[in-house]
Amino acid sequence: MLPKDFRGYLDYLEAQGKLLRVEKEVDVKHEIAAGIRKISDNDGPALLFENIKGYPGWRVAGGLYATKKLMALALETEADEEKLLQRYIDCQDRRVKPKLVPTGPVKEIVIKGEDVDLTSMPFLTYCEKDAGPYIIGSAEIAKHPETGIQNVCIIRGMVLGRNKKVLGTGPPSHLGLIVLASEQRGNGAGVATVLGAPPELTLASQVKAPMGVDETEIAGAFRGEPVEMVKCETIDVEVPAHAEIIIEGVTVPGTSVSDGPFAEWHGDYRGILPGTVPVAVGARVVRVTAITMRKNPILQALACGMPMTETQWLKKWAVTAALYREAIKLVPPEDIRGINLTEGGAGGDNLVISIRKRAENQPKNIINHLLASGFNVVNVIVVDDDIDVYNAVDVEWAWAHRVDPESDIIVIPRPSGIRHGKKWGMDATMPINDREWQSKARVPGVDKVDYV
Ligand SMILES: [Mn+2]
Repeated sequence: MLPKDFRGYLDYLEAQGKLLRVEKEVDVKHEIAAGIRKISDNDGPALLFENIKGYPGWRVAGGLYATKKLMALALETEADEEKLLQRYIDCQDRRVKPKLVPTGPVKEIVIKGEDVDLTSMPFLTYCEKDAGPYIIGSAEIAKHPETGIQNVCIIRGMVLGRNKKVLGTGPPSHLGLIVLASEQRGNGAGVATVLGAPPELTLASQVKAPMGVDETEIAGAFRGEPVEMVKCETIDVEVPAHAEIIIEGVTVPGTSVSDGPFAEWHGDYRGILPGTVPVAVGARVVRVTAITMRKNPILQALACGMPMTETQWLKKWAVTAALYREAIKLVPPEDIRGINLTEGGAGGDNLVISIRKRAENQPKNIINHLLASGFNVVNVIVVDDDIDVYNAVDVEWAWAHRVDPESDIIVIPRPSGIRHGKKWGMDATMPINDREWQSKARVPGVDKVDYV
């Protein structure tokens, strides 16, 4: 079982040779992000920056989930696509309730009221055109005012001042719905930003559970035991006892706020400004009411930008597992050879699914169902079971040779997250009764060649 606290997890990574301590002085503007970008493109290791320019006493950890191998360590399995996906399929519908404890290390330092100062914390500016420093926590936690059930997700938050930040989401995200429900009762919503959560909570935050499921219970399933939680100081929210830092805040009802540009997980610039992709209508200003943290706190960075970064790896199998759960409503599991949210599609936009086709209409039914299932995926390609969904050449070959653009492409209206205004899919399978000449050309006997 993994250590239950974030810094224990860093020690664990170091013992595995997967964490590098950086003693060189680094700047929060671009310089730390550049290091995380480099290790993301070079198979690790994760980084712990120990000397932050202008922020004595602070450390910043980043890139903890930046590669497939690092994800495999967090998920306690092998760095193999199917095994990583299977961990999410196994855990996404299991629940282990969290355990409330009286106190924990995250309460070692408590700052309230006028003493709260976000600008004294080393938040990073990541990509070239980002509007400024952003808080990207390892989890945002809020409680639904009617059900009392908590929700966990990851949301961007631009720093606006000493005690103000943006909550970069709105309905229909679960957190956006909680904010709306609170405002309908005449209140702001209490939202806790967790920095340096235990890894299983960060993993679980990306699992696509229905509204009303507390993702902390999925974290418990990943962990195999309850996550220990403590009450916040100023809001009615419970947070991980072993986190590094908690930023407690309350949304200001009715505030219409601009944020961005910010390079989100899609790899391009998002925000609520003209010229950026308009997401998060309904975003709110958050008034920060308290900050609690461990002594010698470690601020966790979560790198975004072009794939693949930790943001995309955290999403990839979590969302694939949800789409698999949808796909098996139409196709028996034994007829699905593979399912993959591609890396080029930022681990969330483009899905390839390989099936043993039993009827001509099956691929189009799958496309319609998966595109309409409410997930972000914007493109679904269905291929035959001779195509390896993890092999981009194989997939492109099917697309180049088995698609009739007049009859095999489906376009549907796109309900939210507007860029092109549409979603689409491609049936790249062979006709069932015309496979003789469309099958892959193979040379017999390659497996018998023993001289090279
Ligand atoms: Mn949720």
